[in-house]
Amino acid sequence: MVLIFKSTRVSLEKSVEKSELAGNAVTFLHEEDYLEQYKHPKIDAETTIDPGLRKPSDIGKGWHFCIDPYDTGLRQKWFKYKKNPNQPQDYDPFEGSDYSIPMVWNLTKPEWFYYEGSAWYSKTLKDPRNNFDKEKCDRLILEIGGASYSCRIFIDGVFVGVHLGASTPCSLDITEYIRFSEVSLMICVNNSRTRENIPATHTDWFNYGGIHRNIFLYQVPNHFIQRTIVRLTKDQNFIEVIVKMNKKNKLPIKAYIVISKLHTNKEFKIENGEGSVIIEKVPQLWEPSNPILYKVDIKAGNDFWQDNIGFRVITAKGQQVFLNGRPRRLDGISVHEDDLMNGRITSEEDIRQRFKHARELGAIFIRLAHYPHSPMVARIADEEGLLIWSEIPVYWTLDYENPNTVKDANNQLKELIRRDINRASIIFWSLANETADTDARINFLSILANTARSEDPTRLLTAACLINQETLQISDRLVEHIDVIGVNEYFGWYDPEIQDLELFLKHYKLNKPLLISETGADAVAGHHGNIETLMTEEWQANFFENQIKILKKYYGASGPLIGITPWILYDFRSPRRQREYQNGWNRKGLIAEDKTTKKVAFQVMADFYRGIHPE
Ligand code: GCB
Repeated sequence: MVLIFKSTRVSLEKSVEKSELAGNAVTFLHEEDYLEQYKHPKIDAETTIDPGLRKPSDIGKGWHFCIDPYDTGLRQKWFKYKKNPNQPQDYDPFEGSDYSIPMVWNLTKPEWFYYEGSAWYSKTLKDPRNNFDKEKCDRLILEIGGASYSCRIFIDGVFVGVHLGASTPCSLDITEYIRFSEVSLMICVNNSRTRENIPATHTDWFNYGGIHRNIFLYQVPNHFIQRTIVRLTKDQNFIEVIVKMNKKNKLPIKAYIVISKLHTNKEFKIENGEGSVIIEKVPQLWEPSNPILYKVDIKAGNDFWQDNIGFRVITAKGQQVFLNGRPRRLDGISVHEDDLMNGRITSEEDIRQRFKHARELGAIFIRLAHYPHSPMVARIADEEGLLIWSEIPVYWTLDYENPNTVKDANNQLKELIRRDINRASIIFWSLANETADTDARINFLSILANTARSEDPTRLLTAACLINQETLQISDRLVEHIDVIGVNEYFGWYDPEIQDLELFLKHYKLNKPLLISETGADAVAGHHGNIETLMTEEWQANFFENQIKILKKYYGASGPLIGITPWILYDFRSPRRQREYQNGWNRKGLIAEDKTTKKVAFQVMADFYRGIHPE
């Protein structure tokens, strides 16, 4: 313990405040409320950027990393340490092995597999502006694509802010903090499960910790385009463009938009940090069979922003969903963001492989469960013509009455929408999964519904609602706030009576489209037997056959059942699954955790989507 070194006492007291408790005490040893000072400022949706196709500098290489189970770093202010070989310190940001971001610590060392707590990433950035064209680089934006769950940023010993939420981006203008050509960047990430978090303490997936998405720097001019919205106008005749700058401008700024495929070049004005323009051109609509994207270029003052954007209309009426005015059946599949070797870290290759499997199944629609997936997913879906359900982790039991929890959920929703608003593939925002109907929860979810509608009035809202087990009906006040009713049903698995599925569907009278957002059963790939042996591939295949015999009578674009996303494409890690066959995995995948081995049920669902039904 550091305090026994008399000679170091002086240097320690210089870098760490003395306690007010007594002259012989040092604050960090006695302070239990140390976290209070790191709760603000929050880094939230107000600084979320939509980088479009901006070229970032990837600063993911060469980080020093250590876990910090007792939170000593925040107590002892490790971020204030200067390089000093003569001072005994419990942490040295400048030593240790190199790690690359993205990383999840759980799969980095076997002893960190179940680690939940704080961990530190440290790196010295050498002239961070160096990678850019210095002339044009007025401001630097730091973007961390996803850090589970909280991340606290320290630059040159100064606490910059804290971001909450494991799956949405943390973006911040760090220009003011960069004073020297060498910059010490330290990030404290913490994945402890708490009652206040979203999700809270109990989920059916693995709680990976770490910075699991890219860490980028963007160079931008002083006045830059923070976000844009490019979509069809409300009457769907033309294109509407809204540009939001990082700050208000005193004098109007001239802006231009070019959509070369539409031979459009239009000037407009940015006033008070915002500008908008209507382009009186009718684009070809984006469809799964023809996922056409238009390159949109925007110049505002000295800044330039571009992206590839598809235009389409998604609506619901009665029990139907319409894509570009035509009723649409949503043959789908659910997926988690999980990987045997990489955990939450995903890659373009992994996503394209996932989509290939979805297509082999005959699925055109993907439920991204149960939290925002990598931004690459919707980008690739835009390109490949898949439809997406995108979700925030409002899951099972949350602390619905806690104002901090409401704020956090609302912020995660905003960050997701602001990140992905221009992705044609996303047709639904999902607000919640299997949450029990109480007053506090309905109040909480109605706040989220209002936020989603004001951020994005063009997409449909959904949620996975609960079926009342006694009446076999949906008696959930949430249905008033959403457009498409999702239900997770496990008739024939958790609920043994498969015939109850028939009763549920027969009784479904809501004048809104119904989607089965989950149905499935566990099976271990390669474990064979007869249809009476639990956990065999045959049992699982038989489960889907029994489901299909009923579902097919109600399934079609004309409603009421307009979509199915079986649970789930791949087996995924779940520490709450501890039976011998499960061994820490949820085995409901139609494909095993190797993402290669198809179980028998895969073909059963594939046949169903292609119109071949079991008798
Ligand atoms: C559900 C949950 C999902 C679980 C699944 C299961 O209803 O929404 O997160 O993984 O059931 O396998 O039990």
